[in-house]
Amino acid sequence: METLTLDKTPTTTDFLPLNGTDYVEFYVGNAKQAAHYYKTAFGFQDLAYAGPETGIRDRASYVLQQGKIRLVLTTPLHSDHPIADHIKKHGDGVKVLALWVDDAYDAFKQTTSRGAEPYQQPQTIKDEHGEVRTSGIKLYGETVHLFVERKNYSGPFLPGYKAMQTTYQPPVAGLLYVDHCVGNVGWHKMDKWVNFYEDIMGFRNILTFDDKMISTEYSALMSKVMSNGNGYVKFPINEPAEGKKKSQIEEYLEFYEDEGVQHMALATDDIVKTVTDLQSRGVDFLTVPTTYYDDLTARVGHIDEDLGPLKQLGILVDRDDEGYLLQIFTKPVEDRPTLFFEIIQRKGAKSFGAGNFKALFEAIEREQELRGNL
Ligand code: TYF
Ligand code: FE
Repeated sequence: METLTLDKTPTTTDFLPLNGTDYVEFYVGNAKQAAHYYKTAFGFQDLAYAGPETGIRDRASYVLQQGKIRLVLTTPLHSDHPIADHIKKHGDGVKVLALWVDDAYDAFKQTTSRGAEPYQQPQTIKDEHGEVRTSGIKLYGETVHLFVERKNYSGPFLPGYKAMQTTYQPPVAGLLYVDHCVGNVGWHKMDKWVNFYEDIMGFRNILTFDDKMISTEYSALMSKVMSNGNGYVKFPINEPAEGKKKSQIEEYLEFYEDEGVQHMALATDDIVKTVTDLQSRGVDFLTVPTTYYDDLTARVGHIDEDLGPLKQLGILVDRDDEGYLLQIFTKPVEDRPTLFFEIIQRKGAKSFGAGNFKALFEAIEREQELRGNL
């Protein structure tokens, strides 16, 4: 596999400064049970709630937190709610990638003046803890970016939400922050979304994996990593490519019935401990043949971790010129083969595991085959 150099050209002026990912909101069929799953299986903790009990009549939202990661699980309470249409079409999935900004009104102005389609006009929402300003623009499929400005807010999450802590509190699993969120876009739509991130969001394309580099026997795709100015926020984009059989990206597009978020990568600083814990909590991971480990040291050189536990857990390793990374991927977390999670530990490396693509995509294809979708 060819090595790729990261584009580290500094940006001159960042017209859309981002402090990081604020939260990720999922539209789900049953938010109460989804919240239980993310607590039980992934170690998320209760943070806040909005619903009938707090004066919100049409939906229920559970906000969970672990490290800096906040997930919001939202479900509609009636069939005529627009969120019900989203779930009917896509199944459970990511609706909102919320970005933490210092000025949500300016973020809206900067992006819409460059051609972003408005999703939500800038608004100021207040409660006894202060005010939050938000705005939103449309992204691929029905996904959106919300800009959240919370410098004058001290509440648990957003106005309208009440702090919530139930008595059921499974321990955390060591997940710290969102490393990246990947979107799958339609055939030949890569350029459109790369241009969106470059021209409208001020991001840069820091890595490119073309279809020739990453086609395994079947699963062909192209992937480009888009990063914001300070590198805190990274959105890789995948596009299907022609291969011998159906691309994993095509399978996603067929089952999500649209473009959308394919995976979220969550960082840990002790991947062996985190993955051991997640496995014991019932999270299902993809596995690679044990032969993957035969030439691992030859490929990546010395690493701090013992190979035994990595091999036992199925953790993948890759190196770039700045260090190495350890990563592993869950199976899809719903019945449609759509969203999955990546657990990642970076030890200097800023890349995305290109050296693992072959083993990883073959593992994904084995699952595709079991589903009869190859
Ligand atoms: O985010 C990434 O680029 C890596 C690798 O369908 C990856 O996690 C890329 C495409 C894909 C699954 C994983
Ligand atoms: Fe990833």
